[in-house]
Amino acid sequence: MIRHIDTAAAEIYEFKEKNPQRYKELLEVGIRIGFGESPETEDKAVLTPDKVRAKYLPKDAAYAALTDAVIEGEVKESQRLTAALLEKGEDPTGLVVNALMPGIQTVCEIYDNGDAFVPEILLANDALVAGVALCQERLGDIPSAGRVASLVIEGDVHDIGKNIVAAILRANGFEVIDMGRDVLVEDVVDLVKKEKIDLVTGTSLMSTTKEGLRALSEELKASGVPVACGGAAVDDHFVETFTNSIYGKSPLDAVKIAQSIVSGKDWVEVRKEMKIGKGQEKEKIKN
Ligand code: B12
Repeated sequence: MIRHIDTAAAEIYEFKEKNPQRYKELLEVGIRIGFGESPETEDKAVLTPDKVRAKYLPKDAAYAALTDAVIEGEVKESQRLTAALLEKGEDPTGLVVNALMPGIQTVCEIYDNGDAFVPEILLANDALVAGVALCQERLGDIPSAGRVASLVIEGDVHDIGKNIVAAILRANGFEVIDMGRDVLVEDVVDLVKKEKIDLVTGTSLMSTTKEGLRALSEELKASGVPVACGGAAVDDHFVETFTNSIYGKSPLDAVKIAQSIVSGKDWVEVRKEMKIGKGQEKEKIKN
């Protein structure tokens, strides 16, 4: 339908006059789409903090106590419980994925719903990091499975997810050069020139920074080092709009990608492989 701009504007004003509440709602949805959110999330019910906690809390009581220590931001308790579980012979990677991570996910979602404040996230992050450090210590020095550089892209300070990805890669034998957050593309290019790097992992949490992953992947193309892209601002549709990149959703996806790259596959093959894996997961859920 082609309309003159004046006609369209007049219709919008008329709609605003007749139905101001709906006009406000639609405007908000438009702004959210502009920020890269999906309109499908429009009617997503906001859960109470208790419901969010119940959603992520592990069934096992000992794991749940550790998750709670992270939620409460209790560093000492997180260390004590992690140490006790490791002493009992629990798998360090399993502890990170199934006990420590659900804690930070809970706090982040509660914060996102407006029921927690920044200091609570930062304390929970400290409790998470304390537990993860003990898990890494337990794994000790294992022969390097490959070298990965991990970073959060320029303009973005959200590094909680990147830290988890780095920890899980290390737990799986990869040597990780953690470049931190708000990292410039040229700094990564320099590092890749100087060091032997098999894979770069890039994280973006904001629609305003995700384009940095495109620039990073394309700048690194000539070096032959691909970029695994992740973080809540990106999905496979976005990552597939540029080359030399593979989308991953979870830290374990980062491990799968790194293992495939180190085994000699190129980014095109690994991207395909990850898509097939994702399809199979969907099938499993359906059955
Ligand atoms: C915590 C948080 C903060 C903290 C960050 C602390 C820190 N050190 O990271 C603080 C309070 C500092 C913060 C600041 C801001 N924030 Co903030 N923040 C969040 C929040 C609540 C949680 C993010 C998080 O840590 N999630 C948990 C982690 C574990 O998840 P994750 O990072 O996605 O990582 C997981 C996966 O994605 C994956 N993964 C991650 N990286 C990679 C990489 C690879 C290769 C792979 C395979 C997988 C993978 O593994 C991880 C573990 O499962 C989100 C909302 C939300 N619920 O997501 C908003 C959110 C990201 N923030 C937002 C905004 C706007 C901001 C601010 C601009 C606010 C402001 N006006 O100042 C500033 C940003 C400043 C900047 N320049 O970056 C918006 C972004 C909107 C958008 N779409 O662009 C969000 C979505 C909130 C919202 N709904 O509006 N924020």
